Amino acid sequence: MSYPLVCLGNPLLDLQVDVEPEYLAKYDLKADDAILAEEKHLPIYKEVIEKPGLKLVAGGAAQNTARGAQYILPENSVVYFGSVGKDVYAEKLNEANKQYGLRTEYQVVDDVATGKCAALINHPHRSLVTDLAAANLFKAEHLEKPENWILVENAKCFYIGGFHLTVSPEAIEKLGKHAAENNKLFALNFSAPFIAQFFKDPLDASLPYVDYVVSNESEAAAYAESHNLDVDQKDVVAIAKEIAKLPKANSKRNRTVVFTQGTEPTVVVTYNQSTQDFDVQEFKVRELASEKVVDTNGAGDAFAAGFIAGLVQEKSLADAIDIGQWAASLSIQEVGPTFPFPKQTY
Ligand code: 26A
Repeated sequence: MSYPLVCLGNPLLDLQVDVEPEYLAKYDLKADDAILAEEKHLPIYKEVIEKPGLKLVAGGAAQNTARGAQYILPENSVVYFGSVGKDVYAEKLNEANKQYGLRTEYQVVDDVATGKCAALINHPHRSLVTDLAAANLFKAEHLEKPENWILVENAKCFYIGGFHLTVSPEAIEKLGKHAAENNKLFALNFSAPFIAQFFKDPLDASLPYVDYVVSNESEAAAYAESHNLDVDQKDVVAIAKEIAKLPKANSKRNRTVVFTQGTEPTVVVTYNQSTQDFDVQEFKVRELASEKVVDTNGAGDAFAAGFIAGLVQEKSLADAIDIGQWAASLSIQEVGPTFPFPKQTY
């Protein structure tokens, strides 16, 4: 079987619940953020289970994107790699992925729980607190197994959740090298500000392989700050230019940097290696009446899903962005990082 798109990330189950600002304050959490749980955050998981209105939804940023891309693409288009435990949480993830037709090749670990993310919704924001657990144990060797590596060899595009830089930079490098050596498309999401802040070295090591960066304005600012870029942190075009022109392993593809900015226009910058020019474009987002917005958890992943699905289908850059914006607008009308059934078509 050959699947054109291979994704890699941290499979998580989202424990999604509405919270008041006081609850975030109690745990020193920002309204809009994604972090790794520290010791002091662990009581949250027990507390949210008790909260009325709790919803368990399949999450994990790259897994959301993989499901979304499979939602859009023809059957048997997407495979997702990550690591889970042997428990009911993993069963829930399998159920959701099956509904979308997403093939998963999980590394299954004994005696460690499947990872979970407390998705603390405080409209219009969400604060994500993740206990990676089994997701933290993914190893590059899992990809190297012949039955998995054949899926890598048969793929033509790769999408990596930047969150996975905290887990297995080796696996990312392995896929990146393979993509560069075979002139295949390689995309990376910066995922959260803390990746550029605290995982700068593995991020920088992965960037030479990256043809497409998909990210948002707060991650752009965190990148600018951690790399001491001499630009205004709000100037996403200037930041995108800096990233687009970084050295590339595969000189046959130019690098494109896509920064979403919530309801503000999406900025797209491509660096042309032969002319040394930048192509800068902006795309308005789809307007959605505020009463239609259910929650924005997973909006960025849905955008990435539509965008990467467009690239897999070899659409133009502008069309791929538009599919991304369509997918994001569908997902924010649902609870959690999900898409509507029966299926809608673009
Ligand atoms: C390593 N961390 C912190 C994470 C995540 C994560 N996915 C992978 N690794 N923290 C939050 N998420 C996921 O982000 C989605 C929303 O974009 C959540 O599971 C949620 O579904």
